[in-house]
Amino acid sequence: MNKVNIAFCDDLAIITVDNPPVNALSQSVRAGLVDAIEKADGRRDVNAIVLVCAGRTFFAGSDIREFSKPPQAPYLPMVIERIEENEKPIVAAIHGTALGGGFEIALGCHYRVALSDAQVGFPEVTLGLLPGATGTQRLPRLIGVEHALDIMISGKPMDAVTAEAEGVIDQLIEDENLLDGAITFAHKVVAKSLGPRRVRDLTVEPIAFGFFDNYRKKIKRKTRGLISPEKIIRCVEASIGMPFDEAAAQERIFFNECKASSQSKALRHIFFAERVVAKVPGVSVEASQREVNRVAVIGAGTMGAGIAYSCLAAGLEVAMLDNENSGLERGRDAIAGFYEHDVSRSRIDDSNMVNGLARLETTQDYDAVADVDLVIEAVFENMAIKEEVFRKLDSVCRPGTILATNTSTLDIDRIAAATERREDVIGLHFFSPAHIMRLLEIVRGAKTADDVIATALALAKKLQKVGVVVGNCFGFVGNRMLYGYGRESQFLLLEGAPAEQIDGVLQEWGMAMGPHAVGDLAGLDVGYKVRQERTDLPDDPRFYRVGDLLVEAGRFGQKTGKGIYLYERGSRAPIPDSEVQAMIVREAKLLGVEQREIGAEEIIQRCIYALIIEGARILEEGVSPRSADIDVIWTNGYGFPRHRGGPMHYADEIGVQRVYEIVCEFRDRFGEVYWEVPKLLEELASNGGKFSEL
Ligand code: T1G
Repeated sequence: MNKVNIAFCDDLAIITVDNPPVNALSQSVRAGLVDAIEKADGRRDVNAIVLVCAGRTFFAGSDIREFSKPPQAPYLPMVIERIEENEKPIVAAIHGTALGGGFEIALGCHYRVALSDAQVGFPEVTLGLLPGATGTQRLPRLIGVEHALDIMISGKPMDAVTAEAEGVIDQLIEDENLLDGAITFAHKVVAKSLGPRRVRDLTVEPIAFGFFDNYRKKIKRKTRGLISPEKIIRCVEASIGMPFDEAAAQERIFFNECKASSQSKALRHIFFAERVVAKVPGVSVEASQREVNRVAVIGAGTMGAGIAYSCLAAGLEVAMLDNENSGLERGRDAIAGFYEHDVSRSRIDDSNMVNGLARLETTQDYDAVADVDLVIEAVFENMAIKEEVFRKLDSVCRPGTILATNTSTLDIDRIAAATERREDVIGLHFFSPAHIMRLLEIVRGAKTADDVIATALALAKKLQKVGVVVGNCFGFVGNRMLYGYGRESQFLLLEGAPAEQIDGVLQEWGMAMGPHAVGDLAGLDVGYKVRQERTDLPDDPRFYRVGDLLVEAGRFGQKTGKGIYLYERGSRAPIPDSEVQAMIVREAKLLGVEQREIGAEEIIQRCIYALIIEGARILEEGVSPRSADIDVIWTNGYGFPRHRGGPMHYADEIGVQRVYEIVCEFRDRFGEVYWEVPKLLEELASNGGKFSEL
């Protein structure tokens, strides 16, 4: 099928590109564009050209899949140069999301019109890249250095109304269809003999001395560890000092450096991984979904209120149930607080808040949830209590209501067994804070029906979360892997690495927060309570002795002003506490653990490889169908750096053979109990395989 078509109407050529699903600028589209422009240019009866895309959007960018293969001509900068040098004016007709190379194509055109709900932007930084087809040179010429940098460093799109106000878009098309509007505009250009207008001919507004260094300081924290932001800044600096073609050549060099980087490979991996997770082996994508308009949330505590807010923000009706009225009041207040916070940040307006709160019902009566489409249970993490709740729900809710539990570790099948509708029971494991964390582990029970799984995936998308289907085992995938990571961070403490060293090394490596700071944030008493509940934990005191001593000393973490760290009033900045360090040294002696100097590399390997080997076991057991799913879970739920692609991608990047050698070394040093080598790791190492090829 020809992806680029040309038609002639009056004195115009209409070039229409149709390359579903998002009109990515693949090689065939680039070649087709050049041919079509040559053809239009060669026609004496053509005075102007309109460039439009079929389907849901104008070009959404280069074809990211092509970046892992050798580039093929015509390269995008050449296509854009051909567009811009054209003598007959070219009008870009924009709808949907003109992103990356798509936005660059539009900027190479001489004029731009757009539907008012369209967006333009440069998300390349989220892929570890930069606008590599002269975007860093053209955008500053249109909107100035600072706003252009904000767009390219944040990767966030600009809506068409703002773009029009900034002069990026010449006209918004509101009262007619896009193509008609573009044709009308093109006729005006011809009638006024406006001819081609080239962005490259503009000059960049001068900027205050010292601006770029101040800008670097401003973005330092947010772009920690990333390489493309600095290169973007240097491209924009060049847009001021250098002639266009020279600066564009410099941009191309920087773009290719980014594209070849392991960071960009990791970020491109995660981009596709977050989309492939919705394809669940054995569950047909066409599986009919059940309609979800009205949701009940059982339990108005921290998680329940966060879940309820997520559902309200997605436009759903919510009935929040709690067995205590005071609990309901606290829950409602928490939800109102979330709304007020988002209004104060201008993420939503007052009407959203009023409308959302109007869709919230609170109740203590199970009969009030009889007709809901979905129930999400978020009561105390205790099996007996959950079984009781599910028995009640099963007796009250209409046939077809999906019963979901937010449990983070308990057995879904045992909870389902408390009902007569096991096929309607599923796990929806939200991550705290539930209204912020993007990850949603969707836990399928032995009997969970396909349409229930499909409904859960659709709900995740509606809640703007990433839903990942996982099997039913202790800790499912994320928390099961967290176990080894937490164990090693505890053992390292006793072996001589202070908490601030462990956290500092892992944060420098890219983790959003060090494991000990996370413990203080979550509350050390949470794990302590679980340990009192659980009788099947390994009886290895090294694992939890320090945590128990801290909790028994009333040091729960941030909530009590001290945990493993000290916290000044009103501050969340962790302060190392020599008292705790002395307690750890004492405890190590009591446990017979020898203290020693421990280097950064060992800290990283022991914590991160503990994730990798548990991930390998999870793949062996089929608890997760793909290594990409594990990567999505850890980058979206646990602060694993996206620019390292997730634990399994990271293992592939290091080389499975190398990981295998180090795990064998740890097994020999620390014992088989925790460092048993997974069969899958051994197999991949011996045949030179990769987790991503499973
Ligand atoms: N290349 C290849 N495939 C893409 C793609 C792209 N740019 N964008 C989307 N897809 C696939 C995606 O994998 C999925 O496939 C399907 O399209 C629908 O996507 C030189 C260097 C446009 C906002 O970063 O942000 O241009 O799973 O599920 O939710 O300077 O896709 O169906 O098989 O996300 O409606 C810059 C990336 C590239 C935009 C639509 N552009 N895409 O969201 O659908 S680099 C981007 C998106 C570049 C130049 C630089 C979103 C979307 P499948 P989807 P959606």
